[in-house]
Amino acid sequence: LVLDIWFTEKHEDKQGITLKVKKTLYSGVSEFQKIDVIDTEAFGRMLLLDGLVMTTEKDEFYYHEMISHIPLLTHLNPERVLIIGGGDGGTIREVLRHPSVKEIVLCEIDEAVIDVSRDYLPSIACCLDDPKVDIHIEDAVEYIKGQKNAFDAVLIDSTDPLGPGVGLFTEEFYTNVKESLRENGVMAAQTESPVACQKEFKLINALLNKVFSVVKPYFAPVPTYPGGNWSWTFCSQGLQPEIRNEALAIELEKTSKYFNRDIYKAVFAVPNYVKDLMALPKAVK
Ligand code: AG3
Repeated sequence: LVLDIWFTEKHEDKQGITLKVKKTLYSGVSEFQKIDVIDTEAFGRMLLLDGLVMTTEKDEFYYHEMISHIPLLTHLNPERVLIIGGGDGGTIREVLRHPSVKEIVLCEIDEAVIDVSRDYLPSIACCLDDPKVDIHIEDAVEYIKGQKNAFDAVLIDSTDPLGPGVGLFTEEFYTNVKESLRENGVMAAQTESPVACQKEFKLINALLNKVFSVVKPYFAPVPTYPGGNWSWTFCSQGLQPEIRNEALAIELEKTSKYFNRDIYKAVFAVPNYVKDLMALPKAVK
């Protein structure tokens, strides 16, 4: 008997991403959520939290390159970086490619995500033990309150605005993130799909606009996320997103799977339907 097993992440009971399953490698329940690792035919191993796709071996590069290189190349000399969430380690791996970075603090609420990633996703979790990495197991909503003028970049690598992640999508939290930034600090957050999660995308952008003076969403594919097209948002108190370290951008371009200097510019292009969502003007005469 050959079983034909498929996994679907259902989105609002209207659409789904479906992948053929080879084998379930891990299933467990932590203090915060259900954690699964499934081996899939098309995308390799996949990490699920509460049944939502967090990352897969084959398409994680889009997400992790975008959340790291876009904000960090905007900063001239990022030394201290805070990653919120990100227990799988993919963002750490990409941030470590920036030689100016001396210390990365990972603030992850659920230690089990880190342990499971270490055991099942070695290509993503590879750098969790790097000497530059300082892991805090704590709710970032609390952690950030004590951090003033402490980081050159804050990267919010969270799950959806549901369950343990809700507190990471509030005006108060974003204000604390802003205060945790040093002068010329930059922030980037994952901000949901402009295709499948329009309500959330709009809401998060509106909140960010209340707190930061520069708020620029950017877009890339993530084939295994709802809608297939994802967004992150770059925020600062004045720095516009542009490459400030050209030599490093060239280095990163040589070995990245998605990132290059043309992509850096292209990702900030806002499609017209998204301009409508954000109530931005289209063609100006
Ligand atoms: N964070 C997950 C983004 C949200 C995906 N949402 C979904 N599948 N409904 C990425 C974790 C990778 N470090």
